Amino acid sequence: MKKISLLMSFVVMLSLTAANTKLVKLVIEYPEKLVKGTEVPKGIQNLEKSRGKDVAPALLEIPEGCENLAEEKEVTASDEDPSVGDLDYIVDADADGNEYIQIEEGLQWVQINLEESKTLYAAHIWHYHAQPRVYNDIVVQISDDPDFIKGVKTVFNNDHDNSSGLGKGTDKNYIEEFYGKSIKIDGVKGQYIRFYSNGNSADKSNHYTEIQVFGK
Ligand SMILES: [Ca+2]
Ligand SMILES: [Ca+2]
Repeated sequence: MKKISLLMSFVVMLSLTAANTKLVKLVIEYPEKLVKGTEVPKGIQNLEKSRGKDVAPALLEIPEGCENLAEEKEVTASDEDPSVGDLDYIVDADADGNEYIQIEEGLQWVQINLEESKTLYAAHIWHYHAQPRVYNDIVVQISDDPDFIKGVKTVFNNDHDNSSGLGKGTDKNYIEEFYGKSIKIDGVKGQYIRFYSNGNSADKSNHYTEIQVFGK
């Protein structure tokens, strides 16, 4: 009997905790819009539905009290020597489209070290928004292992044919724009977050303007 009532109070406590988590809109500071025309890449499979001209994306809801944990943190990459820009541009909390990095062709990644294991609820990313493009095979993973061998959780994957070898994803392709892209994360814990891409609809290179990671 005592065991059952203990269990009951544990269940009540759990549901109270869930109910008490206040959700707030994830408000993103958008950079200046650089694209003037409306040209969009042709022949992209599994493309996200267009919202129509100048319609802002819906804001994600995340628990109150989250902050951008990526700001000024250490960035590493599969290509440590970008041909354009500096890896630090990615975490300077500024999505100015004139300041981006370019790293090697093919499947490449950049990774942010959050310094300790954090619970993450969203990531927001701009690859390159001076031209409407689609980046290929975007995969986002979280782990406590800097080498991403053990305990890897995938939170976004639009590699529909598993050409990356990281597994087949069901997320949609999307066109880069100054709004960037919000990725919902369901409270996944980890110290490192890694972002893959494999070229884009305009060229084979990989670019990053800004990544923000929200959690606590
Ligand atoms: Ca692919
Ligand atoms: Ca930046």
